[in-house]
Amino acid sequence: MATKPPASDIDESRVHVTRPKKVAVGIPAVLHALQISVDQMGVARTAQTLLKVNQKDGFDCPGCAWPEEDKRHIAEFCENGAKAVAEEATIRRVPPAFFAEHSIADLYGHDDYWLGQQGRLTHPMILDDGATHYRPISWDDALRTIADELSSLDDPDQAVFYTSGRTSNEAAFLYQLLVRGLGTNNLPDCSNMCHESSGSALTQTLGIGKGTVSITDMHEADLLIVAGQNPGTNHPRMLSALEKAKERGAKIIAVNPLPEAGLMRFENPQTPKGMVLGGTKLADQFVQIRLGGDQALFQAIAKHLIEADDASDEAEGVIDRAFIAAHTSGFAEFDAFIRQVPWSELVTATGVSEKELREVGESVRLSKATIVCWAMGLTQHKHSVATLRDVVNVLLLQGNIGRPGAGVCPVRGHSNVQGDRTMGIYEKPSTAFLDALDAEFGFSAPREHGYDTVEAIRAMRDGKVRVFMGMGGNFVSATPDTAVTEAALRRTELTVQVSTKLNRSHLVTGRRAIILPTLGRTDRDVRGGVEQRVTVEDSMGAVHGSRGRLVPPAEDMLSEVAILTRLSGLLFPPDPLADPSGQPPVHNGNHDRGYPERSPQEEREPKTDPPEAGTPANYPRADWAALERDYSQIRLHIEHVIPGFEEYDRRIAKGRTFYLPNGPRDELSFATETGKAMFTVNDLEYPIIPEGRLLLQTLRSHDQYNTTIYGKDDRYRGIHGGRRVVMVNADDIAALGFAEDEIVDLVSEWRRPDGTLEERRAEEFRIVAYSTPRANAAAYYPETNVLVPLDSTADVSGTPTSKSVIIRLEHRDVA
Ligand SMILES: Nc1nc2c(c(=O)[nH]1)N[C@H]1C(S)=C(S)[C@@H](COP(=O)(O)OP(=O)(O)OC[C@H]3O[C@@H](n4cnc5c(=O)[nH]c(N)nc54)[C@H](O)[C@@H]3O)O[C@H]1N2
Ligand SMILES: Nc1nc2c(c(=O)[nH]1)N[C@H]1C(S)=C(S)[C@@H](COP(=O)(O)OP(=O)(O)OC[C@H]3O[C@@H](n4cnc5c(=O)[nH]c(N)nc54)[C@H](O)[C@@H]3O)O[C@H]1N2
Ligand SMILES: [Mo]
Repeated sequence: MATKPPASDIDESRVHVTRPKKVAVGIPAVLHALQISVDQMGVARTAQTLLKVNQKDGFDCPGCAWPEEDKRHIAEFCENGAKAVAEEATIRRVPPAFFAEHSIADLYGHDDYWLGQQGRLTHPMILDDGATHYRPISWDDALRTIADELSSLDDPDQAVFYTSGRTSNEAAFLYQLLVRGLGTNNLPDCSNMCHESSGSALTQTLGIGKGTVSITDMHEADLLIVAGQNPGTNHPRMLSALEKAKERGAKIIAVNPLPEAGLMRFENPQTPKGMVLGGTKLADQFVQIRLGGDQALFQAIAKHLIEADDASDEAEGVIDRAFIAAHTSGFAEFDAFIRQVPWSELVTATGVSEKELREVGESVRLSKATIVCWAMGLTQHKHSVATLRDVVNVLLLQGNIGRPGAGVCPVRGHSNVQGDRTMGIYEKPSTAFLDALDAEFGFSAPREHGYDTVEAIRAMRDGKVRVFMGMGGNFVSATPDTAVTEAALRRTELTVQVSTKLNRSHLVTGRRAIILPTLGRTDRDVRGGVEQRVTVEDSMGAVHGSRGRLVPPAEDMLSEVAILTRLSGLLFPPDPLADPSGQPPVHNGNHDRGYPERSPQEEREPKTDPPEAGTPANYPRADWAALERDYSQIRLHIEHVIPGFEEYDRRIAKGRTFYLPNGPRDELSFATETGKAMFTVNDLEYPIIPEGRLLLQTLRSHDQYNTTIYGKDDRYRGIHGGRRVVMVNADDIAALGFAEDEIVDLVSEWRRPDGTLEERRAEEFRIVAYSTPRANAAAYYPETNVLVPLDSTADVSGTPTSKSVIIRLEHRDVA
């Protein structure tokens, strides 16, 4: 069987470049996916696995958060979903012997591709203080070590608990409960780096931090604007929805600095037309916008609509005044503001002519139902929240919220990142959520906000954090400012990673480190003798079950749920009143904080009210072992705490899906400050690029899943065999005195608010001439994270500005 992992790292000297593709998917995509799957799993397991992806009795694809179509095909997956599945369902293993053979230093020297390709983790491992190698440890000892370290903290805020977005609803719910049970809201997550800007803008203006469209709306739209997103690579199943909309006469506008293949033309491998006839042309208009020019584009659309409304006669006005009067606030201020924004500035900011901007405006004017879809191209800029507020403004002008075929569609990344937030993975939880949690579990959760991702790094850097725990993800590689983040993590006492695969976060550790291997979506999860299912929420607020079918990588592996129930059991005894030892529980080190200790006698006294926050008896009560044996018991708790989950178990039975309530979509109700959808006034911002410099966006290649590198190619962009490339406009290459194919250093220049200039360097990148606006460049993440300054974050949302890094190119041969 061809399942040997690569013996060496990517050889970057072998990069070659071909013409970028104009068509996405088609037969090459299917073949590529099958090749990777067979390499990782062999033929039989490939067939068994891929047929279960996104089926009603199967598992949810761990690839992305795009929803399933109501009518499913036999093979409801895409090339990159298949790659995500293969990556997890691989039969390659990283057993204890692997760690005996490789020291941490040796492993650290390998690239992310090599690390990820070694296979699935199988056994809990510990790195002792001063050790060079991880050694195996039993589950009990590993969990006890973690509980002891947590219990010894002077203050629960000395611990940080990160979550990546693959964690199921059940595990996420238990995780936040454990963290709040300890007494902190330090729950940073990958969302902080991803769609936080969307959440911030939408919560303020529409009263819900999620999208307002369903998959049916996608099909029924008249106009779809896809801005700052590369669905051909990152959400390939979305192309089917775009195709369907197109067949019903919808228009599609792609807004992107790069002409991404998937947006241009699509060959659907699941229809005869796609396979034989060369597919569907998707985008009717491609707006090649400057990086960070989107706020200006949406202001231009609004300006065009308002001007067109002035010019139209009263009866058939462009602007939906009835909707505005009934459902919105702030229109007058917005109207006055937009009128005075000069067209010339909108042209400068977008790099797009007034004529073309007005063409987009005309398409919007003529559309009866408009959806705006976006992803990281709109969320990872300094002014992202303002940009997204202007997206909402445009939609409100024509009443495009809460009507069929219309609305906002932030396309989420990780397959359950939205569900994790619904379950309370959030550093700024609402009081309503905490009140319900308190009532359900008889304790008092902390009210003070916790650290987000960037704040967590700062706190670690400043020595304020002693324990870091990651529930999935790859914190070291995903976060900005790699050197700073690495140093920050190394200052902690203990780092704990719950992971399926080996990654760099296992190699950059606190004084001690623990790896807890865990089951993934594809693995069969038997607890208490019963096969368990978990649930997830997709990008459109639909919740459904997911059940893995594959034999787990090793015998005594634990699911995320089991890890959390056992750890909770150590920290919070199930029923202290019945505890025969009469020992006070080991839980959150409050003893060290000078809170009055309770005697075992007092401990037994019946309690009527939940205890005060910060008192020793203050921890959640639950029958942890029962929750581990039967996940539907966890769902019952969720049902009691979170609105919209009534009859949870029944509504996910037999592969069913249910939609969570969505005020704007369901009933035009808006939980905002004014009780209405809010127009907002946002001063126009766009990046100013100094002379001789480039603005760099850091993005994904076709062969990666965030920090997991599947392969060496970015097929649609025509870049093969390597990743250390920087895509630059051919005219800039010449004007700046460089040559195509030249190997250069990328140096980022960041001016701190106090005026000091900081530089960061990423070495040895190959220049590739590419179609991108002048002064705009692109390179892959995570290699370029060293260039992103920790303090360069989006206003309001705090998201690192990964799509907006000022750099200069530097020749390497000068010395
Ligand atoms: N196969 C695969 N699937 C994935 C992932 C993966 O890594 N691999 N990651 C998952 C995750 S977590 C996420 S968040 C999503 C990410 O999905 P995307 O957001 O599509 O991912 P990126 O590669 O960051 O691409 C950003 C896109 O926005 C464009 N862009 C950049 N800056 C701007 C700008 O200022 N304005 C405009 N209009 N466009 C801009 C870029 O050219 C690019 O097309 O995908 C999810 N799905
Ligand atoms: N420069 C730059 N930086 C970025 C971005 C960018 O566009 N540019 N994008 C940002 C975005 S959008 C995101 S979402 C973050 C992603 O940040 P993360 O979510 O932290 O990173 P991933 O690479 O998705 O995490 C991969 C690891 O998750 C573990 N894993 C996979 N499945 C499971 C599972 O089921 N359970 C558990 N416990 N572990 C699992 C595996 O061990 C794997 O190594 O990166 C952000 N960073
Ligand atoms: Mo993401």
